[in-house]
Amino acid sequence: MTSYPNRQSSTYSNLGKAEHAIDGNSDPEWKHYSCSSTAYETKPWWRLELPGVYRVSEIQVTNRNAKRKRLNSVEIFIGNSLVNNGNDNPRCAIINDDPGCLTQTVKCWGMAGRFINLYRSFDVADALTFCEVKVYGEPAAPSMSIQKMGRNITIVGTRLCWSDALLYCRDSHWDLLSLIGPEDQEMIDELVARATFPLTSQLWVGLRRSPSGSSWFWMSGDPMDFTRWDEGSHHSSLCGGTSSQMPYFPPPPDTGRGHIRPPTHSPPPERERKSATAIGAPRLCKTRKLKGCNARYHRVSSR
Ligand SMILES: [Ca+2]
Repeated sequence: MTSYPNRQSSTYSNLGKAEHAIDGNSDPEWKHYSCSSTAYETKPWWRLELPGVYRVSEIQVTNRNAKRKRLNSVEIFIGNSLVNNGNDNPRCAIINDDPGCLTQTVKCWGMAGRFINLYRSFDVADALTFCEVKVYGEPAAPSMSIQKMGRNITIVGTRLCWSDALLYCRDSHWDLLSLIGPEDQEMIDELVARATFPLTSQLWVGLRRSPSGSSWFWMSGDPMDFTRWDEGSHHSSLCGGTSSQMPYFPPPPDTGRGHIRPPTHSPPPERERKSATAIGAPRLCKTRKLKGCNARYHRVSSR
């Protein structure tokens, strides 16, 4: 994986830009503009930001051919959190300079995350520097994103019950999508039209019905003011989805909320459950706090 955003806690000079560590060039010579380097500081870090959640199998790190001790006690973290700049995520390994080889490989055994951090926690100021990082893995789930007007919406191609989807999106992205305007529905339509992986007929969104009544609400807290429910909707469900079927009916201008509807709540057929298991979704929900949403559909997420 290369050419993805990367950052470091500071930069020593143009010779040591963060992107030099993923430029595809493992040249260990500092003066050849192939190595990254922070300034002299305590607790320096470098971070690679992947375009989605990946299961990382292994990571290769190439040290410089001089100042090699600076790679000692460097920790590698993988996860989805940016708390403490990502340095609080689960740790894959602690590495040290390998006297026998400038490039070393650590196994991460499928740890999942969007952020790969290299971090040295020492209180003694020094530079964090290396010349190439190669990350090997595969997407945790197929996904597609679209960004317009500062809003990013992702559709993820795996199947979970609504409550698991909510937790997944909050952990891996930002939140399960709450549609705050007609442009969100248009973005979903565009994503659905361009999807390169199979979709189920409905997509989970952050729409929830009060267990005690018929009122619906967005998980984001945005006002719930549309009334254009899809004909044939089954209002017995506690969880909301939006159709992935074409063609769509355009929303009337007075509501502007589109074709949102609560999904039918019949259990998926056995064939679909097997399919879900085959692509990694659990057969049972991990969460049981929110009952009544155990059907598995694809989901959309937003941040
Ligand atoms: Ca390099």
